[in-house]
Amino acid sequence: MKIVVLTGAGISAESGLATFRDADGLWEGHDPMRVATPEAFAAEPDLVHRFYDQRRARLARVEPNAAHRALARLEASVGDDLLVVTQNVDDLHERAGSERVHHMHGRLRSAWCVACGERHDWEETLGDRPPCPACGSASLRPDVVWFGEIPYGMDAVEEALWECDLFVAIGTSGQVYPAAAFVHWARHDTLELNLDASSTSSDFAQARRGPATELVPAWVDELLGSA
Ligand code: BV8
Repeated sequence: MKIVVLTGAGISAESGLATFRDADGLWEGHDPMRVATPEAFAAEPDLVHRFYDQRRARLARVEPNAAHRALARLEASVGDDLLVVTQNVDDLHERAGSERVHHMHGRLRSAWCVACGERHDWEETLGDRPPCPACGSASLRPDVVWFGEIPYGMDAVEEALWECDLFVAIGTSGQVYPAAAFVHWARHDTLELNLDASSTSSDFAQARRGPATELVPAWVDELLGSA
């Protein structure tokens, strides 16, 4: 059975990473949806760098949770039949042991040089304008997809959704496209695992409510017949 799992901020909430809807959705009083834009980066690069430098620093202080680990366990059992497509820019799936993870909105721990186009694994800050390790120019930006930009690897994602027998959405509010449309691109069975109802809950064949650290291990046990 081929499975595509879409994850959102809700799967990392119990690891201590704020979702976009938490804190009435504001960061330092700014709407993240406004900070996460090329326009904001052009107008206020220091503000945007601070937003991502803080989140990158926070990432070093959190750990994967039981939901991330359950998906890694599922991958260990079904191998290439599972693809995790995440909207999250954190690396908790990989730190839990998942290898088949596609970051459609980019990664916090990666810097992209807009001068030479090179990408670099990056753990530190970008606000102090460090030079690009390849070309030396101070043109590094967070390697994340901002609103109005094209998500990464959409052709492969579209094909995987077309091919899959089961599409599962975990911890996402279904408010950001094209991820929110995936349930319509999947042709067969669909399941939503989420704390609250999302904007697309009614489009799923089945929806279960609860925290990811409970729902995801239970679903994986059920799938692997170890329930
Ligand atoms: C694009 C990276 C063209 C940066 C992000 C169609 C209609 C309307 C608008 C559009 C449209 N098409 C495009 C748009 C514009 C825009 C968009 O969708 N705007 C919205 C606001 C209306 N989309 C774009 O600009 C995209 N680009 O469309 O290009 C294109 C399209 C197709 C093919 C080719 C080209 C680019 C969008 C990417 C922006 N970058 N992130 C960063 O992270 O800073 S988006 C960012 O916000 C996240 O990555 C994520 O995608 C989104 C947040 O959503 P969620 O992850 O779902 O998190 P949220 O907080 O909302 O919800 C959490 C959920 O978890 C809740 O439901 C809650 O109940 C649940 N939960 C909480 N705790 C738990 C839990 N569940 C379980 N357990 C828990 N413990």
